[in-house]
Amino acid sequence: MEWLLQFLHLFFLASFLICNTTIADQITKPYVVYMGNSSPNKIGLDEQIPESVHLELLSSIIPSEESERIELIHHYNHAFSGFSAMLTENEASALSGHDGVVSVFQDPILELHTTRSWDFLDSDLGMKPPAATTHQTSATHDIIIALIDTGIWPESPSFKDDGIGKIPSKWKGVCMEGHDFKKSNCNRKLIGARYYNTQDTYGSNKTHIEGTKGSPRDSIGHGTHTASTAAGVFVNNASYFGLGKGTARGGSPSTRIAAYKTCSDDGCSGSTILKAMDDAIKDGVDIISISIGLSSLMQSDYLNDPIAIGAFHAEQRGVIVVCSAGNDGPDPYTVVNTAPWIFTVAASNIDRNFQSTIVLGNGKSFKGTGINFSNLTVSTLHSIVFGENVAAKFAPTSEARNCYPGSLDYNKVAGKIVICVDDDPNLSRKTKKLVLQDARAMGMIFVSEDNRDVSFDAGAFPFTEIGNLEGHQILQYINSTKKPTATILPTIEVPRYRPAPIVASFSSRGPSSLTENILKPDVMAPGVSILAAIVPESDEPGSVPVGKKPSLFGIKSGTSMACPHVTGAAAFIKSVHGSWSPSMIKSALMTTATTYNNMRKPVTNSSNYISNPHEMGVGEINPLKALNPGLVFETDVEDHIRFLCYYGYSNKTIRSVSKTNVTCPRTSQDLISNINYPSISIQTLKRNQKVRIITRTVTNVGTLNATYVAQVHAPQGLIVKVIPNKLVFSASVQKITYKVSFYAKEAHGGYNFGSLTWLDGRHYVHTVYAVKVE
Ligand SMILES: *[C@@H]1O[C@H](CO)[C@@H](O)[C@H](O)[C@H]1NC(C)=O
Ligand SMILES: *[C@@H]1O[C@H](CO)[C@@H](O)[C@H](O)[C@H]1NC(C)=O
Ligand SMILES: *[C@@H]1O[C@H](CO)[C@@H](O)[C@H](O)[C@H]1NC(C)=O
Ligand SMILES: *[C@@H]1O[C@H](CO)[C@@H](O)[C@H](O)[C@H]1NC(C)=O
Ligand SMILES: *[C@@H]1O[C@H](CO)[C@@H](O)[C@H](O)[C@H]1NC(C)=O
Ligand SMILES: *[C@@H]1O[C@H](CO)[C@@H](O)[C@H](O)[C@H]1NC(C)=O
Ligand SMILES: *[C@@H]1O[C@H](CO)[C@@H](O)[C@H](O)[C@H]1NC(C)=O
Ligand SMILES: *[C@@H]1O[C@H](CO)[C@@H](O)[C@H](O)[C@H]1NC(C)=O
Ligand SMILES: *[C@@H]1O[C@H](CO)[C@@H](O)[C@H](O)[C@H]1NC(C)=O
Ligand SMILES: CC(=O)N[C@H]1CO[C@H](CO)[C@@H](O)[C@@H]1O
Repeated sequence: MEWLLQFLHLFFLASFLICNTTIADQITKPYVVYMGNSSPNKIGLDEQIPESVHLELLSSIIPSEESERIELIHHYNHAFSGFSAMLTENEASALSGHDGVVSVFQDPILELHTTRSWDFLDSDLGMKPPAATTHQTSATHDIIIALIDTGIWPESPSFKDDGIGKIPSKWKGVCMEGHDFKKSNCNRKLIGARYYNTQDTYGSNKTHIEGTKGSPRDSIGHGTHTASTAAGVFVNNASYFGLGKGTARGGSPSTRIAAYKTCSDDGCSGSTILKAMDDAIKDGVDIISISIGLSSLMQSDYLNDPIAIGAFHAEQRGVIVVCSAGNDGPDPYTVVNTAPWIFTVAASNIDRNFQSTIVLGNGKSFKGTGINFSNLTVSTLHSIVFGENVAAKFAPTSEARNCYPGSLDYNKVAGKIVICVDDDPNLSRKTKKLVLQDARAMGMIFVSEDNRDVSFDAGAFPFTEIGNLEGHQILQYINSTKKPTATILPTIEVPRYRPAPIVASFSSRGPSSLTENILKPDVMAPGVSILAAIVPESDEPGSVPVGKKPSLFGIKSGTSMACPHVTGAAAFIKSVHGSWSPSMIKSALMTTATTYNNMRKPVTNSSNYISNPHEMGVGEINPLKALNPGLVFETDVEDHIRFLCYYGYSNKTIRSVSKTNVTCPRTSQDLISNINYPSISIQTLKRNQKVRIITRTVTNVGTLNATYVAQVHAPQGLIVKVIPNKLVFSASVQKITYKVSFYAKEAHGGYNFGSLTWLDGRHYVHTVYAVKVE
């Protein structure tokens, strides 16, 4: 019997496999077929690879009776080669074996990095704006930045072109027209706009997200917000219904903007982002800003990640790529966009906070956070109830205390202020607010320790968020009296809020899950409650206070908002130092970043602990200092190719990527730490190991004759030495290599963090290290 069962088992297994293959044979899905560098020489962007080459490749694997499927969705033919197309699983795997094909992967859906579920709010940077234009070195280079995002709302005052000179000749892009977008919507500020239509290719089958609806126009507001943060012009008296009032302006107001609309309400297709990057490089932009990423759970490797692929070729052609780190914090290993050729940005708060105070019937008051346009006043108190005590019939109290949809008795809620707790991370603040708004509650008090650092925008609905301690006190008050009452006062702005910056709780954390030998994120920039231009139309009820016109500016939070601050800062530096490479600009912004807050104390995270480089990278950017960094760490394409070798890709793959005859040296993940990065990360340092030596090379970009000495900060037990510990630069010596040794015999286990700073009396070239001791 035994053998029969086994036979049957095998038989079923086999038939299952056969079935599976047939299904895999029939279902087509969008795939990206990436074929590496477009041409061995670095110029030749116009030397396009004709579509026919890729169609020929496709027809070699698609059966001739299905020839109508021989069609490209996107064709990559400028900075790199490849295409996207509808393929079956078998066709995809057949293609991946082809010569010259680097990788074939299913077109991923990427997410916009505004805070989870669009739930939070943002503000204007209260930190020193990147371009303090009054005392800057005069900008001499005309910089173009590409925003790969949700498009643009061109009527925003942030994109006016008064006083801006004619468009530089290096611009080769276009201003695409759409049903609601005309050529005249572009100007000398907003010089280009593209959108990508893909729905035709997919027909009616919703196997893929829709295209960008026939126009570069932004209907979501994300792209307008990020573009105006990076490069909006000065707008006086900007505010969000009176909040955050001041002059709105981007990091570098003279910078040109080109908008590439790749995202719709459903997210962003990876193949379209890749196309936009290929176009942007060809169009002649200097910087690409991407506030988008794969989910931190979906990262596979660099050559299956559209942003990593596009950024590799952009960097190779001198185009800086700045990306958001993601909003999946505060858990470790959540940072995305971590390739060493990407500039990865974490988010911090700024020196401004929004408070909405609760006043109870007994006169006690509690400061909560939140933004509301409440019309409640302290002279009228309202009944206050706990969700748990006003549950609907049959609804579990565990749901009612969380204000689940359907869990509350609307009759008992109407006209009252309701307290909701946060036991279930799956239910957003926004959903709870909508439940209470629907029930005609008077307002909402949300009790949660999470995201208190990020003010939620409840529009005209009275809302405030408090911690568990305050929540408990209010519940005690409710227990103590027959008729508990309260009010939620309108939001006030707390300027010069201290401390700032603080690492935002949502900001994704390192180390990188792909390699821990590069420290990520790189830097931190303002990303909480950022005021910038939005689309002044909203379908959401109660988002505009009664009797007010929709606001031209809005407050948003996310690493999405932090990224364009760094884009703006990079544009500012590039406008002064036109010949600096992407790695020099990145290095300048990294080694001059600050790890101190506005109370002259070390920067903390939102639970008040001194923050580490896996939370904030090397610190908060300081664009003015970055203009004059003294020394820089340079990396070039060869470094990045070596990185691919050390990471473990085959010689064949790397040759396809680079289209050069490279041969990898001996490969080891450990060698990644030796890439000339402006920070140092070592994934494993054994206690019983001899010293581990890392080398770095600095280039002097300051005065010709300069002498720097090293200053090392190391945690107890970790011995860190620098050889030599003095660097003498002169007209003939502009680059110097030094070694840093780490010895961990007495160090504590896990990550050890410290710094090495080079000082010449005028510059602080601050570098950070992270070393995991085992
Ligand atoms: C699209 O869906 C139809 C049925 O709705 C199906 O017959 C067809 O094969 C699908 N096409 C693709 C490309 O998946
Ligand atoms: C500034 O804007 C407010 C409305 O937000 C308006 O009432 C006021 O007149 C404006 N001030 C100036 C100087 O434009
Ligand atoms: C507040 O405004 C709402 C409309 O948004 C109105 O229905 C309500 O009566 C007002 N409440 C008070 C106390 O004025
Ligand atoms: C949240 O959702 C996930 C997945 O849907 C589920 O596994 C988890 O149990 C939920 N958490 C709670 C507290 O309900
Ligand atoms: C309020 O009273 C209820 C019922 O008596 C009790 O379960 C609850 O713990 C009390 N809450 C507080 C915060 O004292
Ligand atoms: C802040 O840092 C401490 C110590 O590293 C850590 O335990 C805590 O979880 C961090 N909090 C947040 C919100 O990241
Ligand atoms: C690449 O080729 C060289 C020389 O043949 C070899 O030493 C190296 O291990 C190869 N690298 C990989 C990743 O196969
Ligand atoms: C590539 O390099 C290897 C060794 O470096 C050499 O033997 C080979 O001839 C080269 N091939 C080409 C096409 O240049
Ligand atoms: C640098 O030092 C050399 C030798 O001491 C001297 O000749 C030269 O003038 C100095 N250059 C500058 C710019 O100070
Ligand atoms: C932040 C904010 O705009 N708060 C407003 C809340 O509503 C009251 C009354 O409408 C306003 O006076 C506040 O300015």
